[in-house]
Amino acid sequence: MKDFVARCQSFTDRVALVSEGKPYTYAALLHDSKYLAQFLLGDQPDLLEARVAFFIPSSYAYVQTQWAIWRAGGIAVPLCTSHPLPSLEYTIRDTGAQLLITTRAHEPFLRPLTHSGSLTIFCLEDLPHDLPTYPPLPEINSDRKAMILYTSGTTNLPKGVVSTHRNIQAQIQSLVDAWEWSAEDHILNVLPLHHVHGIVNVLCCALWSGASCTLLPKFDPQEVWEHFQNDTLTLFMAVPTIYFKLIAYYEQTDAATRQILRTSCGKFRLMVSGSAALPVSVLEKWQTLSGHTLLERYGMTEIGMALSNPYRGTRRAGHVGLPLPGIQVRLVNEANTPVDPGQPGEIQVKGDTVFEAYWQKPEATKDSFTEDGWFRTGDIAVRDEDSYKILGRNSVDIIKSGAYKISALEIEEVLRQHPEIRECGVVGLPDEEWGEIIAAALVVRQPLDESDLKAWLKTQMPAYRIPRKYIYLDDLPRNALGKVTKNELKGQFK
Ligand code: MLC
Ligand code: AMP
Repeated sequence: MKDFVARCQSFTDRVALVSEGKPYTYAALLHDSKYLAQFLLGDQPDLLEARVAFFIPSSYAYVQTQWAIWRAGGIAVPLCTSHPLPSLEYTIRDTGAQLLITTRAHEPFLRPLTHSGSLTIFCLEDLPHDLPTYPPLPEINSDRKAMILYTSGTTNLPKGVVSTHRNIQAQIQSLVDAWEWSAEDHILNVLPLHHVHGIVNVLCCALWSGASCTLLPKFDPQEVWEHFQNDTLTLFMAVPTIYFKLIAYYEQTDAATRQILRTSCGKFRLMVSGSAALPVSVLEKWQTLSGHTLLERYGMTEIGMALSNPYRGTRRAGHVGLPLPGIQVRLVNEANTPVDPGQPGEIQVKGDTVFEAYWQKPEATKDSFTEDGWFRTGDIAVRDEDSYKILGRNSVDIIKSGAYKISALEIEEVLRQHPEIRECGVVGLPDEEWGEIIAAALVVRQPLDESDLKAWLKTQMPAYRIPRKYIYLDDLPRNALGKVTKNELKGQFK
């Protein structure tokens, strides 16, 4: 954090962020985050890695809060602003956060979280104009924990990925070098700010470089196209579903508008896609429309970004390129031995970008590393002609839909709590728009009303985890050991 702050001090007059149409300079961000950090400290010299949760839409207030937590020595726990209460409660309980920062508009929704008695909610509007003391900010060693992001896996509940300041800095530095970020850049962020793609690749890289970042609270294709026309943007980074939706919007406009939209893409120096496989059809349509060959890269919450097509040089469709600067990548077989060239294997990663641990899960942390310190991603790839190609995952229970990582087991666990559902199996079905569509096979006690079921699920889990397709079976397909055979189940959806 010390390096981050020092860098920003050389950009003070430049615009760091544009939020709700208003520009904020680096000087303002430094001042306002320091003030909030001093308030958070009160009479303590250092928050000493206390977990501080915050529920703030993508905006200047979000960044001010994130920086204040870091500068006061806390661990930032960004919450997803579209999650229902049970998901938020899980994160608060799991991290043991005792403070939740939000705004007055969201406080009534969040208030039930305080009923357990251990959580206090603070609304930013209640920040006093004067503080009783203005304590010096603590020195934050780069090995200290900085952030916990939640990610789904092959267990039924999401795990907290703990990254240190050193990890985040290494993740930023690698991308800044590879994609040639500079203070002249201006990026539009439409991604949620509780995942590494929006937080590190967009927001942190922009602030590290002295560039400007325009924050939109939510993705909306029309608004994005308007910003493309009106802003002085140089960079755009998004997930494949977003490019799909931008193309769909473009295709329903008239010829004159299309010409304007196409022209608006000319000012960008780079457009990036990642977090899920980019369909070649989307890459090609975007190329025809915008003149840009999307740069596809591969990453993961636990490791930041690992592989990238070149900024300069040929970008290969359906491929994710080579290791980014400072990152070691290898492919291994099931015996954990590096594979021969051209053979598929699991991607393993080593380097300063790799996270410290799963929050309070020493066993899961240990299992996710090899004895010699390589992180096992669970993704299968092959290296051909000097570029890696992702082939899939080694677990059928991990679904990527809209670039959100979703555990089939987590959804099954919730479905089983419904009184009319006796048994269920959840799978991901390939889909050009969403990457995968979540589908559920249900064995029910009596016929269910699907819209009632969806409305109930919405109170239990984030909307993007709700199955979109349902089939009803007398029983689920199982192997000799009684385990549901997911690949067979997939075949039962037409
Ligand atoms: C939403 N809808 C879906 C859906 N999600 N339908 C099918 N499958 C899904 N997964 C439906 C909603 O129910 C709604 O339908 C309609 O689509 C609009 O919902 P929305 O929430 O407003 O959707 P939208 O804003 O369009 O969201 C799409 C999106 C979002 C792509 C912008 O999913 C998103 O922000 N994804 C990015 C996630 C991310 O940042 N991942 C990075 C993880 S980090 P109706 O009928 O109600 O209108 C990582 C590491 C790395 O992966 O490498 O970067
Ligand atoms: P998350 O856990 O949400 O950070 O998601 C990380 C996962 O997204 C990786 O393990 C991959 O499975 C997937 N992923 C990220 N980028 C790509 C890509 N370019 N192509 C295919 N899969 C990707």
